[in-house]
Amino acid sequence: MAEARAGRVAIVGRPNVGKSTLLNALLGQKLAITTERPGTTRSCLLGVYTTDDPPTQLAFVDTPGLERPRSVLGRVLVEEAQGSLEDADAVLLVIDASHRGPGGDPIVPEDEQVLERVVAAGKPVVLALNKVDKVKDKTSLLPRLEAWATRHDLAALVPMSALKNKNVEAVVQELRALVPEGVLYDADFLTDRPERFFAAELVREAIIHHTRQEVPHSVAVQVDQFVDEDALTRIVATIHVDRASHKGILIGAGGEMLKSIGSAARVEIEELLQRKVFLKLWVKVDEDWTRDANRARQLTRDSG
Ligand SMILES: Nc1nc2c(ncn2[C@@H]2O[C@H](COP(=O)(O)OP(=O)(O)O)[C@@H](O)[C@H]2O)c(=O)[nH]1
Ligand SMILES: [Mg+2]
Repeated sequence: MAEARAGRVAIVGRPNVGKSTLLNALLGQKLAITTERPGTTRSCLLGVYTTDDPPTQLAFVDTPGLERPRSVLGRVLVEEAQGSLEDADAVLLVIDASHRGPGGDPIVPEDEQVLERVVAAGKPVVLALNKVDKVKDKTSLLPRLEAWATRHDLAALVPMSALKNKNVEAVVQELRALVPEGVLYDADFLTDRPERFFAAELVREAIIHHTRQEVPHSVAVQVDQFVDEDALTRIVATIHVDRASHKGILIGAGGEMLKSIGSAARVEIEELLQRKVFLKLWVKVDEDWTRDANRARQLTRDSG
């Protein structure tokens, strides 16, 4: 029988390349919220993959995007992602196979900048070339793989699709080879976040799906009450926005918008908890919280 191996793996990359989708595909269940908007993931999220065949435990940490930040909130998110690199045994760098560099360069400079931060942390890197389903001409993938392999010292390079669940197993095999012998957690341990964290995230996901432009970036969700009663779980949450106009947008004419957001989130939370949920949402203006580093840390890391 093969030896047991276990280690921590930081999932890093630019915003929107599919890191959170990949975490969910690796775990075979939805843990992280994913949307078509960059900047969705706000805090590091642990998801532990465990298998017996061969005995392997990979403690994945999904991170906010690593990209040169353009705002105080962005800086707080990069600082959060950077922290996860320090504890990692290996790094899973995710890039989007459909992106091109300037002049058709097979390597996008922003991806390379992320790699440089990772290499500076001294960790072995598996590169996941994600979203290959979006690339019509598959032969165009070869030069990209070759360019990465020749320009950088990577432990492995895996073309894959998180959305279509293609080649995700290959990522696990490559990472297994990079982590030490041992076991980290009980076999049924999945995450260290409480249910209320995931409830808050599902409210935020519903808001992102229902609003546009700058509203999603202005929003943070905190759960004020989470009580299991006989027939249902009662959840009261506050949506913090950084300016008054966004409160109006979120509530909507006659409260219709908030009602739609609440019912979409409730369905998802019921699916997660596998029981009936009563969900009450409040909206509060927390003037300029995204521009105040301390408030931004509080509202993104201790959400839930
Ligand atoms: N076509 C395609 N889309 C993907 C794939 N992986 C992720 N996406 C989409 O890319 C967007 C961003 O994904 P997300 O996981 O939130 O990215 P993150 O910001 O890196 O965590 C979402 O709309 C996903 O559905 C993939 O393999 N193929
Ligand atoms: Mg994400």
